[in-house]
Amino acid sequence: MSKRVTKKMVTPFETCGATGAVILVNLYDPQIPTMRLFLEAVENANLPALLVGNKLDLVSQEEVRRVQDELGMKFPVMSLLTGENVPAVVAGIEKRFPEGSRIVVLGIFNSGKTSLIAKLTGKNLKIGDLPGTTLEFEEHSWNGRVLIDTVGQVIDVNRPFMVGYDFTGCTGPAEMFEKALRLEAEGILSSIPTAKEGFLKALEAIHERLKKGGKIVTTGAGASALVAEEIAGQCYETGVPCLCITNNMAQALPVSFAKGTGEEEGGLARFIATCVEPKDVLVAISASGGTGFVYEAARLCREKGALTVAITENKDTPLGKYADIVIKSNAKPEGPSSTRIQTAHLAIGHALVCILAALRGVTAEESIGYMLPEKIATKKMGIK
Ligand SMILES: Nc1nc2c(ncn2[C@@H]2O[C@H](COP(=O)(O)OP(=O)(O)O)[C@@H](O)[C@H]2O)c(=O)[nH]1
Ligand SMILES: [Mg+2]
Repeated sequence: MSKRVTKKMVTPFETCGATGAVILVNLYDPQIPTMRLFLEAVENANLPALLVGNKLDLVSQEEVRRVQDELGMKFPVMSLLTGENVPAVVAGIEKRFPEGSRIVVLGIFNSGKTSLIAKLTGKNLKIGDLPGTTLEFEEHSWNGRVLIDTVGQVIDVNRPFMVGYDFTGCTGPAEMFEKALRLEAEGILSSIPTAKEGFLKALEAIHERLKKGGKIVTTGAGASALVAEEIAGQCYETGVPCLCITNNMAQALPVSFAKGTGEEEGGLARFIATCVEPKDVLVAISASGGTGFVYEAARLCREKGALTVAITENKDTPLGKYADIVIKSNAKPEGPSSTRIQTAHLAIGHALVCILAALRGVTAEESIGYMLPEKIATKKMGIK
């Protein structure tokens, strides 16, 4: 029996009749604020929960300790890939949840929820590194217990308007306004520690490439396309050569000349890679890290020898994999709409361009020169 849910709206786990929860933490990209949300949710539901760290093969002991410190508790860690410590974790789950238990497996996408269930049950399940591989709550029997696979988001659909912000407790539009702006600001501030190292690395590498005659190409889709456009616009105003190619087909018009090579077929990714020279930098923006043409463009550009920089909330994704440098925001948790992530990415983009301009010694007078309109004599109406 499976309960169909849509990708963007998740049935609260209470409705699956769970009697216990295993919460998986992706040690490689722990997303602490979201994990706190999961912990809070199971506590509110009075659900006995077991926290388990996965992807131990990708991190150092020191990082494991840091994640445990940030979450304020020690918990078992394992690697489902190498099998390290898996038997001990399985024994722990059996001990904690007696026969007859209905165990819901929670965690962000890519933390290994479906992999764990496949390991326990021996079933061949759909596992993948793209957000949205599992799209329904699925039940699997294991050892006299039921394991419930979930979608990698916890959204309480009983709360009013969780799509953008949680306005619970706000008495009216005035309080909602203040809360919205504070949440946007928090998304920027909580991205400082996660983005800093990648940002500084990217800044230095981009500065070097620009000095050697390279340019920046930005890309993204949807709201991330707007971030890509904003970065390119700011670059123009500070004299940095920057092209922007997004899934806005006006920018990618030549792609439509090659019939049948639309976005899904990778035409857009190939077009971007054609415009990027080995000395250039691709700045690829994707909140999810799973936008097809964006990560494919990064893969192709890297293959050519260009530097690839990702701005994303999720580094354990195809985009994270194909980026030489990841600038990771930390603007979640929130509903499925990603206003806070976009705001954080805009702030990161602004910082990147403004610091680049400072490093390049752009003076106030020069920047005025880049911005001022210049009148160019042109033919008079009607005279050919
Ligand atoms: N490196 C590594 N990868 C893992 C591990 N466990 C799972 N994966 C990979 O992580 C990705 C997401 O796994 P999946 O089970 O679909 O995650 P879910 O979204 O939480 O259900 C897949 O590519 C898995 O092969 C692990 O311990 N180490
Ligand atoms: Mg899954």
